[in-house]
Amino acid sequence: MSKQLVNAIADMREEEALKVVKEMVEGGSGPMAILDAAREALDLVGQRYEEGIYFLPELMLAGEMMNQITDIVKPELAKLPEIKRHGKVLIGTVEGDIHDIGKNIVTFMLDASGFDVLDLGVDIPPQKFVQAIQEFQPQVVGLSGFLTLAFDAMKETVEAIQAAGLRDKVKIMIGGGQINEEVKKYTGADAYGNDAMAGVSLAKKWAGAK
Ligand code: B12
Repeated sequence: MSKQLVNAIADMREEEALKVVKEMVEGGSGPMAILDAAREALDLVGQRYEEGIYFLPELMLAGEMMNQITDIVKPELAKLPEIKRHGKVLIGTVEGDIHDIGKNIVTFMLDASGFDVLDLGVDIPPQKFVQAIQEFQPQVVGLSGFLTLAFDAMKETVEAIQAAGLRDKVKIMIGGGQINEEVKKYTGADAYGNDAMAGVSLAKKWAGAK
């Protein structure tokens, strides 16, 4: 069934995709299996966009489908065991980038895992992160970005946090489609995460949660 979901999303069959998601939820497929399949499909959409088979409207429809799927799956994620308040995480998509589907999943998973999360939204300038750190006083800052352009914005954000004298007060994690160890080094972040659960593990480690 997850293969059917991957194909339905990748081939832009919105109605079928949502129907399959609902059937998977009813059939007891875990929320993570559904989100993994959806992500695999979005990778295919991305490839087809790169190859010139798809254009911006398809990217937009894929994003819309993903948001609807996340809405269906959210109540299921909330049923996962947990809930003990661990600490505070500030998160946002960096300046120049408006991709937020992945960030929203990370935010939701952090919240469901017991963190107080302040989500600043998308296209957030470095100074806005700095101001929010001063006011919200998180232990962890999460920077999300999908564009290669976002690497510079992440670097500038880490530098602005440093310049404000706040670098040793927070741990910084980054994530998004193309992030790897090299990008981590370039930006000056403390770690990167490939998926939402990696973000939760990092935040737990840094906030001293068991
Ligand atoms: C949907 C989509 C869009 C939607 C976004 C809708 C939205 N609300 O987010 C729209 C249509 C708006 C869009 C716009 C554009 N897009 Co776009 N988009 C995509 C697409 C198809 C899927 C992205 C996605 O949501 N994936 C699913 C989520 C769940 O995955 P994820 O983000 O990776 O999230 C997980 C992890 O990364 C991680 N994570 C995410 N954030 C964080 C943060 C932390 C701290 C941690 C620890 C972990 C973490 O956890 C998440 C959950 O497990 C990708 C292709 C692809 N390969 O995926 C292209 C893609 C990212 N887009 C691309 C491009 C080029 C654009 C545009 C420039 C197109 C244009 N010509 O206008 C614009 C950019 C506008 C801007 N300034 O940002 C390129 C980027 C190329 C590059 N190297 O920079 C891609 C790769 C497509 C391609 N192959 O060319 N896009």
